Amino acid sequence: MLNELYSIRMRAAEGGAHEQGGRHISGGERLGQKEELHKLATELLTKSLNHSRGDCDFIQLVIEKLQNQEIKTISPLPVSTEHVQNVTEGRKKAVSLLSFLGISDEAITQGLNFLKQSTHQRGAIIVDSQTGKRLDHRELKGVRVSRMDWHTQSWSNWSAFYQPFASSRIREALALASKVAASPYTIAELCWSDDLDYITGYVASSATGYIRITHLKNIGEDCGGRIFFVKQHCPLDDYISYLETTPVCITYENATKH
Ligand code: WAQ
Ligand code: MG
Ligand code: MG
Ligand code: MG
Repeated sequence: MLNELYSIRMRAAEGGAHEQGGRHISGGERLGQKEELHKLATELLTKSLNHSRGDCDFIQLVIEKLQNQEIKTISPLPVSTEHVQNVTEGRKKAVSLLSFLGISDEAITQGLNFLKQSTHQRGAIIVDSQTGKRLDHRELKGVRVSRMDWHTQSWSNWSAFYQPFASSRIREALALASKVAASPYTIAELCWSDDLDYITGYVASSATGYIRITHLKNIGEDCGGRIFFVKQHCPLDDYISYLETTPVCITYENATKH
């Protein structure tokens, strides 16, 4: 994916566009060459039109050619799974991982509260890992990580090797988490889906890898999102610019278990 790369992004809402108060249904971001754009557009449309959060009446697709930008190549984070029996156990596990990574109790509590209350959030919330304060001023828009995707062959190799994880949901989540963790300002990410039918979430960091936790909410709940816990004095504009605009390609070479 070196030359002539395009970014393709989708966002979909119900009750009008997001900026007009519409409720967020689905989003997605991919990278591809010109000849892949038809296929990618179809995949993103299909994603928005068949969504457990509901029927959208606003869909926006944006395609942008990347102009001579250097593409950062990174490896996917190693993946592991914590099997827990219920939400209480799952959140306890998340708290202990975040605490182990040096995030303050206050920040962990704030992060969890944000996710429990987020039912319309379309991008991530950036939280100071010590004070627990929300740092971005994006409200429901949040910060949408964009311009990242798997190298096509790398995804084939990786998903063949890690068969149980070969879903488009995990494909997207792992690409996003790997890009986020690759920033020196990220300490950890906490995520669970806002989709009603998906309760596995994760804690990810460059130190621990991508740790899936099988119950982070109850089935049928529409709360969820992403919290990026950052180092104190993180240069916010640079950090957000990296997340939104730096093109990142996830590559996976050999079939050796991490
Ligand atoms: N940038 C920032 N935030 C995002 C992005 C993005 N590109 N994509 C999604 N979000 C936020 C937004 O608030 C969504 O509403 C929320 O996250 C949830 O997104 O088994 O499916 O796509 O290993 O519903 C994780 C576990 C699944 C997968 C996460 O999230 C596994 C998931 P969803
Ligand atoms: Mg997604
Ligand atoms: Mg990091
Ligand atoms: Mg969702």
